[in-house]
Amino acid sequence: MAEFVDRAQLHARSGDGGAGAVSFRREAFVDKGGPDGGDGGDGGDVWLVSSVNVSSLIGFRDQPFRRAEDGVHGGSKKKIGHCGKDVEVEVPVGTVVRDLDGGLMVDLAEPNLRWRAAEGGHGGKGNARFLSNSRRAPAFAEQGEPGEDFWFNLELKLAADVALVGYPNVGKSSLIAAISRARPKIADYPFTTLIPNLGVVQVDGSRDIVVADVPGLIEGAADGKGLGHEFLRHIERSRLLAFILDLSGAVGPTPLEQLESLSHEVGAYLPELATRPRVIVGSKIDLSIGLNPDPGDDPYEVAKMFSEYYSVPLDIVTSTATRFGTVELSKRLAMLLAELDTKPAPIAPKIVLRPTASLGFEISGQSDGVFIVSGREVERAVGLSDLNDPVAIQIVHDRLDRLGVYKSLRRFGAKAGDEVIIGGMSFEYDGER
Ligand SMILES: Nc1nc2c(ncn2[C@@H]2O[C@H](COP(=O)(O)OP(=O)(O)OP(=O)(O)O)[C@@H](O)[C@H]2O)c(=O)[nH]1
Ligand SMILES: [Mg+2]
Repeated sequence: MAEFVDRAQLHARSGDGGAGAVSFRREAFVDKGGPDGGDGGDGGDVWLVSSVNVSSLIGFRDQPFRRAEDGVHGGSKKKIGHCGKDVEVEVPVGTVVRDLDGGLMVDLAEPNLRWRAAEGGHGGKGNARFLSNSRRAPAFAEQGEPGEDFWFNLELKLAADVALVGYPNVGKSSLIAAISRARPKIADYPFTTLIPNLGVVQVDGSRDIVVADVPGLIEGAADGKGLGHEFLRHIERSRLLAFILDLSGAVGPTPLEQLESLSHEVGAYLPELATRPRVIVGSKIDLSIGLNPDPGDDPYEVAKMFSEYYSVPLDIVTSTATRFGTVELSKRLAMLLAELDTKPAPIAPKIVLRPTASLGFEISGQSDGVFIVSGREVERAVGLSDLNDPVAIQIVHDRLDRLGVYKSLRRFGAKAGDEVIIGGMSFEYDGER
């Protein structure tokens, strides 16, 4: 089985837009024909897509970079450059995407959700687009807009139907091995399971059930003790919690103490987990108070007896040593899930739209008399191929004016003669606009 990695970083880089072309038609007997430079193509986007085909984030540990293709430059004869191809990055269902400051970007909680992590740069317009009555031979074109690039933190929260929750060493992994084909490590010491195991349980007449065996919880887990919240988050999305209480007496706390402490820990981690539907399973019944049930006994009836004995509400009892109650447990889980399937998911997918960087601009002062204007839109406005061309410069100033840059500069206290830097362009403010 592939290594389970549930945290990783991703660097998404969209494609640059292609540049518009500067070109003139060649005609017989005409020195310079009309402008015919075509537009550049848009750069490709980077998309994240939640897929059931991927089960861990390990691919990002090895190689965090995902890059989309650049747009192709425009050509002569109004030839439009091809757009760069998008890249679709598959991530496991349940992947939560955050920026490096921890801000939630998107929660890909369901299969086949798509989220654009980086948008490709727009292609530049060719000089043919700058033709006008007053401008017969524009000798400049727009540059392509650069792509975006971001780092993200990816965090996987397993999306199992049922989470097995219990103290260390109570037999969670043994149970998952008994009811599914999963073969997790089983051993007689606490914290054998260090990463969650998933098993698929098949029950006649119902859909496949995904069960997660979560590393042992202890008192204080919600505060970070033991393996702490690192694994509690894998419980969040499960519609059903199976609390496994050890009845062998070898664990230390009594079954009731185990139940109280588990309830407390999951509730302290996330209050809504306190009301999540649950099944309470008594494990290792073969080791319990010397009373080994007959294979023919009804595990629910036996559970009632033990419930009274331990003063704890057990739904069912099991033994993975004798297999007592394990088939019935699978059926019970399937039945409860069939009921829950008719209800809305406990945690709905959240999509937070990243504020687009292209809206608005920022002005910062570098030193006296120097103003730096930054932002996608303004940088695009000055992205013309020839900034010595007087017509091109006129167009740039008109664009900046329309974006409100001069108005803001005035408000910022810019005076005639001050220097303004935008992208690769620097010019003297004339104080008038
Ligand atoms: N007799 C008996 N032993 C069991 C039963 N279930 C589990 N065990 C034993 O209990 C020990 C712990 O079992 P695991 O399945 O590894 O327990 P766990 O809850 O996954 O433990 P951690 O991963 O360490 O939290 C192993 O030695 C198992 O063989 C049972 O029903 N009867
Ligand atoms: Mg285990």
